[in-house]
Amino acid sequence: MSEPTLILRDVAIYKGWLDLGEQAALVTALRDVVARAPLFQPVTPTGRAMSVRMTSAGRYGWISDGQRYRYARHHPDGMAWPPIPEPVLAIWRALVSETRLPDCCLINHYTTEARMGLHQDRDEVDFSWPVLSVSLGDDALFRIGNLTRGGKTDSLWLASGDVVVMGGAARLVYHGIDRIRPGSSSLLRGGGRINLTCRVVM
Ligand code: MD6
Ligand code: FE
Repeated sequence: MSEPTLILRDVAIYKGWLDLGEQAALVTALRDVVARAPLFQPVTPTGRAMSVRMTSAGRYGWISDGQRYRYARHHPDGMAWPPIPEPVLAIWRALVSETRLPDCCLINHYTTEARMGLHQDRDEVDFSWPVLSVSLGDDALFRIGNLTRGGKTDSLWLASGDVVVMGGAARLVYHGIDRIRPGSSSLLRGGGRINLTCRVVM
């Protein structure tokens, strides 16, 4: 396993893990996923539309059913989720495990106005595996807090090709995206940002 570029609040950050060619290949694979399982805009349990659009690949996908968030075997439109693209699994194999692969790869699309409030990733059953995240496209200001709401936080900019592994003591830490830096990457035509998060669900 490789050494992270930095560890911030027990979160491991691998700057520039993917080169430009690898990022472009990933985007191509993701276009295929999105063509089969279209991006949708989840509604929070309090009834507001999230600013981020999402879809998933894998055995399970992450959805909001209007009451709560949960993992489901099918897209809201009824289709099964496409398989997780091989180049995504390759990152997981290199940084997490060659034997246990993720059940879900959640795909988040941010326009330049989108953001994501501080949250924990805790809809999974098994917290012994980390969440692995990949950033593509425009830079994003990532904030990392604590195991409970509130308190001091630290922020850093995530760039296209950066990979974050949130496991162990950091698995349930609060985190979010404060803002996107428009025009900071030319990877995605039309700009914006894609974030992938791979999870073991059950
Ligand atoms: C994002 N990421 O980077 C949002 N969750 O757009 C996450 O919410 C996240 O980066 C769990 C682990 C790593 C993450
Ligand atoms: Fe998260």
